[in-house]
Amino acid sequence: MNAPLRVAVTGAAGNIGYSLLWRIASGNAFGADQPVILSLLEITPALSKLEGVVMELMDSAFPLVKGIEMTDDPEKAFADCDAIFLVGSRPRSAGMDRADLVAANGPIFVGQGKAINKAKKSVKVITVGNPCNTNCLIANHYANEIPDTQFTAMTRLDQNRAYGQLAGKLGVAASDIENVFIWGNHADTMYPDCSIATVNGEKITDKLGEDYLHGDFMKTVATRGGAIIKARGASSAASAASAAIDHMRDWHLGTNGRIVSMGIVSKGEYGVPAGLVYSMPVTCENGEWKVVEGLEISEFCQGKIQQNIEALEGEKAAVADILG
Ligand code: NAX
Repeated sequence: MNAPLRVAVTGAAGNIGYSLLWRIASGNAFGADQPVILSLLEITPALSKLEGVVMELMDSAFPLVKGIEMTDDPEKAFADCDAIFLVGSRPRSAGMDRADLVAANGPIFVGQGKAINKAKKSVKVITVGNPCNTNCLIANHYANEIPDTQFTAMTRLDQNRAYGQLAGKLGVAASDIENVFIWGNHADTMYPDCSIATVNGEKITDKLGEDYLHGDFMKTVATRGGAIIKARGASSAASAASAAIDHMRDWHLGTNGRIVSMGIVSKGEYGVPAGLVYSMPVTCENGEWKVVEGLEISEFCQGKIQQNIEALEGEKAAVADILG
């Protein structure tokens, strides 16, 4: 058996944590033969709740779990980690707009970013806590000893939502569909791109017209989070955890040529200003992601790319004081 990977999860006593930890412990993120040590971070008032979660994890007797640690100190949580799921932060509540959320959650990622310097240089960081692109940007800014390539933000839930909608519309399984991906911000401006997507090898754009793909489809994917809150009375949790697992598994184990979405630190690809954390089409191999370059960009897509650049530059400006 491989040596255990040290995997940190922040906000481990929260709703997403309650699904995510069981999927990591089952081997869904790092492989069925890869042991893990779970390092769980919470704020001090939530440590007693976290104790209950740890009791349940122990009661699940996972063969791959070689240790479970809990702390309210980010430096301890992240020391020597191979992977970090940054989930802990405040979900948006009624009456809060995006600017309020950036202001409330941004400071969390300053201290956690600095603490990530204690992790391995090869640590894979996924940022789930919203606004995830900008929180990732802040964490990356403060983790100056870790390469930019190791910081990602999660837009996989948007991608999976797009797959779910297309599968329903076409009457196929999600696994019959390939190469749908998300541009931009994890927000309602994001663009689910179907221009190179296929269903059972045939182009989706030959089956579904622009009126649907740029209309109902895009709107449903963009507003799905709100629809779930309305129906369930709580924000997406199991699907968010599942998307985080998909993101980390693909990064760690590879996509075998499939294109997936990740918010990554731009180097200027597709005209996105360098340094913005922006969702792009990527493939993964040998534990590394690579942007799929050279795709043909329609005028409509260019407009959406630009709209997301502006949204993310706006968020970055809102945290200018945090970035120093
Ligand atoms: P919960 O409120 O259930 O759990 C959050 C947990 O984080 C709590 O236990 C809290 O004590 C902990 N926490 C808060 N500040 C912390 C800190 N400084 N250090 C460590 N832990 C801290 O929220 P949950 O439903 O689990 O959602 C977590 C985050 O995911 C939210 O920001 C939410 O908006 C975001 N989401 C992101 C999604 C995405 O696609 N990127 C989708 C789902 C979700 O909305």
